[in-house]
Amino acid sequence: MREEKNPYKIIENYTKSNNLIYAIGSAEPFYTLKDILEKTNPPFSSLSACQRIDPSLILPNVKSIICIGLSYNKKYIGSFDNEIRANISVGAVGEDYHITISRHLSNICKLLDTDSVYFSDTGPLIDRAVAQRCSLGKAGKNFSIINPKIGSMFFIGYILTSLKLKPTVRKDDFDPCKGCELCINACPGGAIKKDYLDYKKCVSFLTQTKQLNQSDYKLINKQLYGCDICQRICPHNQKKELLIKDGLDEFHPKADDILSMTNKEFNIRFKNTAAGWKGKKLLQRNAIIVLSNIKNDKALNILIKHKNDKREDIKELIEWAIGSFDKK
Ligand code: B12
Repeated sequence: MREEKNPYKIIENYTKSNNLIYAIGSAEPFYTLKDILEKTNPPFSSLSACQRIDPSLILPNVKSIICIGLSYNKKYIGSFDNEIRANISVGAVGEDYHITISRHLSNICKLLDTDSVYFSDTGPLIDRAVAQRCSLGKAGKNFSIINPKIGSMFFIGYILTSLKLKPTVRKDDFDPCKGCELCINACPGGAIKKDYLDYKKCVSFLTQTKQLNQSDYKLINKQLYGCDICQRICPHNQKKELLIKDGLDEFHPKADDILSMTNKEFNIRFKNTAAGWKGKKLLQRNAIIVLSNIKNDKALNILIKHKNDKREDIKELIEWAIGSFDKK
């Protein structure tokens, strides 16, 4: 077989030269997931459990799945100033992974030149189940897929292809967590249960959902978008971070800047990042919650500066936040 026509070599060479991990799996339906999806009814999808478990409903002649992982394990190690700053999950800093992964998957599909469709995050299937089926890693207690080499801080993308490929075989002795429960104990909302993620208590979810109770505000703490706590503490992610010295405003935006942001500024700063998908107002709401959690004079002054916001709901939240300083 000529090298450029050998699908294994194509996938291997492409992923290696683009710092991606990959693995291959079969494309039978994920039958065992049906019950769990019906019971847990996970958010952000209107599809039925049946539609989320069967690759052949997406590509009728599907034979194999090629799964890739894009690491986002980076850490800001530059200096801080005296401004009031919030945190963005490191995976949402920089180009939106949906864009990056889709570009890679599209390139691989072009090179393979066969019937295929690709997805990352927004596809019908359960990406973590796909990654496990393909032996890209195993689920940890925090439910993230952990790869023995790069840890869990990677995004997942996959290609459904009509090519019949040999599944990746890995030794099955990788037991990622053993007796470790660091993530369970570190989760601020206690969201990590034995068999399921209580997503309504997951800080990542809280920063993305429109409906919040005041009891959720404390859990959000200083998060503007997403949450890395259950992965940051995981031993598999230690000493593998890409250490970043620049970009303080990207990793830790100033709360005042977020509240002052025009639509144009939002588009420039966030539209092409994973933190932008729910719009400007959601980030501004989170910035107000962060300020209410910080409770110092500087935070109070920023809230007072913005108290005449023209949007009724934002104005009300700012008033509540200012009032909450009396109860500290
Ligand atoms: C909705 C969603 C969320 C929701 C809810 C998550 C949930 N588990 O319910 C919220 C907003 C909370 C969220 C948060 C995060 N998410 Co999210 N999320 C999704 C999304 C879009 C759907 C997930 C879903 O419906 N899950 C349903 C539950 C039931 O399954 P699961 O936990 O995903 O997978 C498990 C089951 O399939 C189980 N399983 C498989 N077979 C069987 C069979 C049986 C019988 C049983 C019991 C279980 C079982 O094993 C899997 C691994 O644990 C996926 C993308 C996708 N389309 O899949 C991304 C995805 C899971 N998220 C991802 C990421 C990165 C995150 C965050 C880290 C983001 C952040 N920094 O803030 C956090 C992590 C929170 C956590 N600890 O899980 C990545 C995970 C990558 C990885 N290496 O694991 C994904 C895959 C996106 C991607 N393409 O990269 N997310």
